[in-house]
Amino acid sequence: MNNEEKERHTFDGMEPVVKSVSVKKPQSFFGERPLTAIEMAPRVLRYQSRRDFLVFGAGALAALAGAGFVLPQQTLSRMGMPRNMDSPGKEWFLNKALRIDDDVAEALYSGTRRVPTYTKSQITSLKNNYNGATPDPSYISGWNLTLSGLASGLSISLDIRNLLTRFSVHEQITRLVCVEGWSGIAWWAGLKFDDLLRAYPPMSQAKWARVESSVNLDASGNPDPYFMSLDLATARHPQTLLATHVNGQPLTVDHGAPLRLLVPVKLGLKNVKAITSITYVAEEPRDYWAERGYSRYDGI
Ligand SMILES: Nc1nc2c(c(=O)[nH]1)N[C@H]1C(S)=C(S)[C@@H](COP(=O)(O)O)O[C@H]1N2
Ligand SMILES: [Mo]
Repeated sequence: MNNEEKERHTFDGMEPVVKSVSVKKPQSFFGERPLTAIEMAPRVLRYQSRRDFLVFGAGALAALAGAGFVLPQQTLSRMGMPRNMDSPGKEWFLNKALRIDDDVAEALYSGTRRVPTYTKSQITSLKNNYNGATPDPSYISGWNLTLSGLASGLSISLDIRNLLTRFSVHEQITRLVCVEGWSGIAWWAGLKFDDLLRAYPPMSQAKWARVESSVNLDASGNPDPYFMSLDLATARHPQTLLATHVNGQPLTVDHGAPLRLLVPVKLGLKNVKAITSITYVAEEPRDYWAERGYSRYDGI
């Protein structure tokens, strides 16, 4: 099944109801990229977004399960729920449900789907969303990016000059969407993650990248490395950049100087600022926010 077909695939033997039509426009640097128009059959119009669709599907299980804990014991027994399900059990169940939602979202992911791009007049301000303290700029002078888990079996270190001279620069104006409910449109430039993967191929078993910022701090200013899991299909997505510039200027410390991940098909929290290492691994690596109860997939 190719990706296009995967996106159209529906559950429970329903007829395919979503049809993608690509509108081709001449591509200019800052012009809108082709958008995907989605047509839906009337009977599925009530599932207006993929999110709603998911909620209706696997998410409904989670909602039911969650609601179960506020229902009277009698009702619970009737529904076949164990008595006095304790808190860890409840958490286990809800995590399991979140995991199902993640897996469904992942199954629907299309590597060819692009997020919308904008024009310069649509650029908005960007918040500095370091969750803890913003790192002191002193880390920048000694900064380099360490790559490991490579096919060569070696670890390599690249400085910003290596990155900017060896790779071509791509630009895009995209929206960064934070899970906290705000978003910002900015003009980003940097190298394609895909180009880095081609230049330094990961070991053959690798399916994931662990993207880390070792200079990240907690709210009290103590070291608190930020690490994030990214599947290699998403790393190879044509809009996934390792950004060096924003709005025509080198990145500031607030926005992740000198190199940050810009993965607009994912929520802001996957867009790691001040990256210091990328490690390719076979198994899904740990993820800072997934460990704190958030989803690990974080697609938008
Ligand atoms: N190293 C690091 N990267 C990070 C974060 C962070 O706390 N530390 N926050 C993430 C979150 S939650 C968001 S929404 C975006 C915000 O990017 P911005 O601060 O450039 O707007 O950065 C992401 N990258
Ligand atoms: Mo965020």
